[in-house]
Amino acid sequence: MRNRTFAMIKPDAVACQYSGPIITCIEKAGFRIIAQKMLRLHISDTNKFYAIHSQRPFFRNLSLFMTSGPVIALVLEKENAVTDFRTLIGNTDPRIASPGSLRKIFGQSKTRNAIHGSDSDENAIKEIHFFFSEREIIPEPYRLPIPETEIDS
Ligand code: IDP
Ligand code: MG
Repeated sequence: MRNRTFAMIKPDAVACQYSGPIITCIEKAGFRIIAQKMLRLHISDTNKFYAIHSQRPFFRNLSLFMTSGPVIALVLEKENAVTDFRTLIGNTDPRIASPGSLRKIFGQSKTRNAIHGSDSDENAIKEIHFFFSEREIIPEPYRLPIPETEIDS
């Protein structure tokens, strides 16, 4: 079934100017970008977004990292978007992520792992709505309004 997932290019990857190459990989893997924005998270955002990890020892570092610079939030559409995107990004730890996965290529450490992807359809819906309003999501199909020949003539 064609469905949606939420992705976020994290501050490490944005700072290293990896967002272009990462988005190229995402599109080459067959995902359509149906919403996109750059923003800087506030600590209140990370407290909510990563609430499930609030008692974990890495939570403070994760919050500091995720608020340290801009992120790029994306809504992606594809057949089996959630599962296929988790495969594309690879393991949480770039050291053990599969060769060719985004975290292997662009990640630096278990915290600075370049990209987030939703882990279930249910969480994808929650995460998409955390970042985007309905009118910021532009579903396919995208069509050019008039034939190019008419523009040229
Ligand atoms: P996921 O992003 O692969 O779903 P989660 O376990 O949901 O991994 O953790 C959320 C984020 O928290 C990770 O992407 C990573 O940035 C950070 N993180 C997770 N586990 C650790 C850890 O053991 N040490 C440091 N950071 C971690
Ligand atoms: Mg997770």
